[in-house]
Parts: sequence; structure tokens; C-alpha cells
Amino acid sequence: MLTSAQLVDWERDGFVVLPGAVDPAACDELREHVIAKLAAADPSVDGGLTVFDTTSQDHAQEEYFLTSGDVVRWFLEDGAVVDGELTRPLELAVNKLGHAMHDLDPVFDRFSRTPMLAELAADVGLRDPLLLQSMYIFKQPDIGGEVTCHCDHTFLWTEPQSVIGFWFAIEDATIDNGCLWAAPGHHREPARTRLRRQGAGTVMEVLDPSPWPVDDLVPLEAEKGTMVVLHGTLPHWSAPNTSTKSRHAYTLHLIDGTATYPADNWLQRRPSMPLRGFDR
Ligand SMILES: O=C(O)CCC(=O)C(=O)O
Repeated sequence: MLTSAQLVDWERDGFVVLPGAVDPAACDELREHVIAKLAAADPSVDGGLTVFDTTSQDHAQEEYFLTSGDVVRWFLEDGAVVDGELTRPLELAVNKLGHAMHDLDPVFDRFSRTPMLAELAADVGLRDPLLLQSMYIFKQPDIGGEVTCHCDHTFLWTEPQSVIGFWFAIEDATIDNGCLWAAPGHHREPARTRLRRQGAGTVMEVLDPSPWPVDDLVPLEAEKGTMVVLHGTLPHWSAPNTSTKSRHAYTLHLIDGTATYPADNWLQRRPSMPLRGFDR
């Protein structure tokens, strides 16, 4: 899939941007599917008003997150719930869906398991690619939340590091509506933090207190259908969306089945739902 020039970019920068990697019609299909599901859903079901806030110590919120690795849940934008009530329709209030749509929803399964993606995974060195986590990120108009600077290895730790991110622009992503930013070359630095389960909650272990290289971040504006491949130790970030345009994206995180997956990673699956590769 990747040309030798793209492989050089990948090694040097820790990411590669692939405009036109996905048919825009497939992006539209995914978007319409998600909107239809949310339009038909009942936000008052258990946990349905949970905001996505990684800084909160709220127990119910953490429990809702920690048990979402092998199901499909929505998490709301901070600002979409006031006094326990949604301030807008659910499909305009959700921050993200996660984290197992690729295994539980046939439309996501089809989008996530294509021969092109299998080839890409091999190109970036995954010997036994396993699809670990899927997220559909909405970046809603006006209230779309920031994704703070991080690398994916922090959250999806393996020994050795193997996580790779496949990020897809489902809508055009621009600086105005909160596109992805990345710090070229900084994938060569080890992860600064690691999120671990501890008791009923989690701790963010600091491995290296040096600040994230935020001055080196460059914007990755992306037209619908563009794909960005991200190395697991590459710092990346996205700003809040204060524009009137949403910025839907789909992201898939893969790991190598030859690496060890620790039992204290936040994302755990029930044994009856083992991770799968690209076979459908
Ligand atoms: O889409 C975004 O704003 C952030 C995505 C991200 O952090 C990821 O895919 O790892």
C-alpha cells in the first residue's frame, strides 16, 4: 500500500497522511448510520448522560468508561448536559462512541476490515494485527471538546510498544473545526505517561515529567476520505471545535498479537470476545 517515499515519511515523522484512502461514499454511509442510531436511541438509559471527561474522578463516570472496552457506548460532550438534562438532541451532544463497534456493528466491521487496511497494517510492521479499539469522534459544532496532547501507547500499552492508530476523516477536518495536530519525529521518544487500572479506578503513571512538545505540533488538515496512520508513541492533539461545522472522524487502534497486553490496561475484554484481525 505505502510507497517507498511514504515509508520514509513514516519512519522520519511517525505518521503518514493518505488523502483519498477511503471512498467518500463509505464515509457518508458510516456517518448516516451513526446519526440514525443515535436519533433512535434513548438518552435516559443507564449511564446515557455520562460526559467524556478524562480528568474527572467521578466513580460512576469511571466505571462507565472502564467497562466500555467490549461494548458500544456513547460519551457526551462537556457542555451538552446541564442540571442532568441534555441541552440538544443526542446526535448533536455526543463526544464519541466507543470502543468495540468494529466487532459488534456490521457497518463498522465492514469499514474497518478491508484488504487495503490489512496491507497498510503489514506495511507499518504489524505481524499479527489485532483490532483493539474503535472510536467515532464527533467534534460537535460549538462544544466539540479538546483532545489533550497524548500518545496512544499511554492508553493501549503493549510490551514491546506496538499500537498503531488508523484515523479517518469522515468529514473535512480543518484548523477551524479542530483537525488533528501531530509532532513530527517525536515518536522516537518514549511515552511520558501510562494509564493503569488500580483498584476500581485508574492512575496516570508519570514515566517522564518533561512537557509534551506542543510547540512542534503541525496541523493535519484532512479532506473527507483522508486517512492518517499514527505511530503509538507519536504525540498528537486536537483543539476544541468552536466553529459551526462538525468534524466527524473514525479511529481504529491496532496492536500486534505477538506483543504482551498487560492485565492492568484500562481496556479489557470478556474472554468470550477475543480480539480479531482483518478476517471477516
Ligand atoms: O480525532 C481526534 O481529535 C483525536 C483522535 C485521537 O487522539 C486518536 O485517534 O488517537
